[in-house]
Amino acid sequence: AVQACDVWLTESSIRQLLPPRPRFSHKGTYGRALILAGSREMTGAPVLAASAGLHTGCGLLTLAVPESVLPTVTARISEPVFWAIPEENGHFASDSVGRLRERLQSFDVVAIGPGIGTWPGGVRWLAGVINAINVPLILDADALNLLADDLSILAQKRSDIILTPHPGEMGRLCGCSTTEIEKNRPHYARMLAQRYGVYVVLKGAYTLLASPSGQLVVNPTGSAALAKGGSGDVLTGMIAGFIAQMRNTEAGMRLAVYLHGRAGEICGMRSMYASMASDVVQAIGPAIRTVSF
Ligand code: NPW
Ligand code: AMP
Ligand code: MG
Repeated sequence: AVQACDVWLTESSIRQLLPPRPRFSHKGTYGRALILAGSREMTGAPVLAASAGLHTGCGLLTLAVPESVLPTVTARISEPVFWAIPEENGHFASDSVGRLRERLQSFDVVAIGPGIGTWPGGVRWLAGVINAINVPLILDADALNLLADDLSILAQKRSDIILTPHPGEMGRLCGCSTTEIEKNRPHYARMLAQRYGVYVVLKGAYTLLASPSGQLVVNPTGSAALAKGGSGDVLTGMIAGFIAQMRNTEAGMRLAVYLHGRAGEICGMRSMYASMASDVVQAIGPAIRTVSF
């Protein structure tokens, strides 16, 4: 299946993309990312995504969670700025977007989805956010499950959108089984990207990156050490972190996917079994190091 793809990510191409870190720089140099994540039952996903984003080197990261989740999350990570969002039954309140609109304008990239769950009114909430944002927007996890209910809300987009489905989420988006997606990954990734004019990161071994133009890129890095809950939440934070720094959707996506896989390889060298998503976050620095000289 991978033969149908145009380009493979290589270590030298990733090395060239890595953003410089000049001595005379400050946090404003490296961008502002916003991650909307979490719900009453899933308080780990926001922590993983935010810490991954910060480990990529982004300058300022804001983590927005439903208000009742805030104490749990703040007890586990201190570096982000926190934003408590009005909620209903442990999820973002469906009518909260109006009140968020102005502050949503102050970021270089926004990611939505890790651990947000699905709820009645969630699709309306997501449509409002898509319409309110004019910087690159990453939709992952339950944001994809909400989107699968009504893909037409993508027509409201005002910026680059990056969808990061695993094969199960991809099946929901395409209206077919996981098995069908796995049999023809390049076809489905390209089809979704072109039909809706979005970037698609179809995850799993040899993650595929499809552009709205139809170009397909394959990522060679990765490890079965990543086959554990939370790995995708880490990737979402990394994509947000690199896009914030680079202000370039395609470059940020490529760096994040390649280095996430490399971080998984580093974890796998210690143990293919015992690695957890938080270990993958800790391996982001060493992964960057493997390509930075
Ligand atoms: P199967 O079983 O093979 O048919 P779901 P989720 C498939 C949050 N999390 N190749 C596979 O299907 C997330 O952010 C929170 C083939 C699998 O059973 C989400 O918001 C955590 N198939 C929410 O949980 C940590 C593959 O998809 C099914 C595949 C639900 O996300 C955990 C599962 O997908 C989690 O990240 C592959 N490579 N990959 C926390 N600590 O707060 C996946 N599948 O039903 O969408 O559930 O991915 O766990
Ligand atoms: P999620 O299912 O959303 O938690 O995402 C899982 C992440 O781990 C994705 O980035 C996958 O590409 C990666 N991953 C999971 N299993 C493997 C594997 N066997 N080989 C390479 N990457 C994997
Ligand atoms: Mg996921």
